[in-house]
Amino acid sequence: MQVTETNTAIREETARVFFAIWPDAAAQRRLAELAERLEAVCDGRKVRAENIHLTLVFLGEVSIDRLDALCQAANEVQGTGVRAFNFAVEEVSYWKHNRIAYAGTAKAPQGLLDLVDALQSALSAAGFAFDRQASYIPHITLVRRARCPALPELAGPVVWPVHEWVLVKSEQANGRSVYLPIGRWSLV
Ligand code: 2AM
Repeated sequence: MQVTETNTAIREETARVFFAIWPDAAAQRRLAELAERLEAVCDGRKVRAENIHLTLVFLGEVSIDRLDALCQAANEVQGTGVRAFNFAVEEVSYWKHNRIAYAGTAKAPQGLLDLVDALQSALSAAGFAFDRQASYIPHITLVRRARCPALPELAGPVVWPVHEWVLVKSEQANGRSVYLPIGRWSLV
């Protein structure tokens, strides 16, 4: 925060941002159906179809003056030629501690782990702070504030080819999260 001569605090302008991948239309439809079934069992509030995503790295509040540097870090990762991969949702699970019902995978694809690793390294080198977990556990939140006495079975895996990742700005509008893509990068 900056302080002027008259001692008036000027709040630095920030954006809440994260890197993520989005399902393609067919996978989005199936995940949205799964969210609906989960909500019926677990109560809580399902994530709207257009908001369903897999987070790669969550940065939280970043100064808008640093967004160019953030995009530059992503450009560098794209330049290293991380390979495209298929992501397969194979499991439905529930975290009691934060009441999240989510879709997950039995084994994270190597391409996804490489992408997360490359992003984390580029972001650290560029001086960005984020929660660097010991091991990245891919999860797609489907229902928040859930209490799941049981979990529905997946009829079969939900698979989609991942060709790109996005930088997303998260805003609140009328009590809802609105995700606005502000950058897009390709896998090879
Ligand atoms: P969640 O679905 O498990 O809450 C937008 O909020 C995205 O960033 C969501 O995927 C959310 O994960 C994730 N996110 C929010 N806060 C986070 C944090 N502190 N650490 C990691 N991911 C976070």
